[in-house]
Amino acid sequence: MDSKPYTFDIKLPGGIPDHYDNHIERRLSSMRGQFLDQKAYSERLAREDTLLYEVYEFKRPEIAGELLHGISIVHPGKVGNEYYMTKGHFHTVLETAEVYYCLQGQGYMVMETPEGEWSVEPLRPGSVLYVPPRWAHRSVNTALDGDLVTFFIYPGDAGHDYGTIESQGYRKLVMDTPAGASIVDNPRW
Ligand code: S6P
Ligand code: ZN
Repeated sequence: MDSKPYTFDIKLPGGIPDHYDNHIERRLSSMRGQFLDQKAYSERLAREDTLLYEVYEFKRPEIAGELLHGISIVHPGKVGNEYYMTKGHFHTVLETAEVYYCLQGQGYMVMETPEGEWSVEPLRPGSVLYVPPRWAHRSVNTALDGDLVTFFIYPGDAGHDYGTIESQGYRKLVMDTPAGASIVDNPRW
């Protein structure tokens, strides 16, 4: 692979880079079992397979020493009272970290470790979030009127473990309540 230095521009507002290698779209159908309100999920899916978030990636070798990077865009909306969010994952190599830089929008990163610690950190334009090794991470868009745009960077050999989150979810959820966006215990955990 070409190992020459390169630059790219991220167009704001919007967040779509002026070039990229992969464009991933994640729709409602790929989030089965993740939203708390299963009835709202099924009813929505019967109507449309909504686009929840998109990722623009730069292709680099998935090996130690490389840094994988790209843009994540979570669209605004809710399923029931739960905001649109990413699937979330542990890194397969658990001892690998990640950095997120929030470019646009408003939301949270919901995180937890296999040992049961949890943390929910706010994301707003200019926020830099360090996700330490061992912490699963999921971004949540709490603004109902715009995208949550983040730039991410993580080790090339990290890999993604989606299965653990798919099977048991996160300990904490971010819900729209009369008091605003609130962090609540996941009753199914
Ligand atoms: C990868 C990094 C992000 C996410 C993206 C989508 O380690 O954390 O690129 O892949 O935000 O989330 P997910 O959970 O569907 O991969
Ligand atoms: Zn990650």
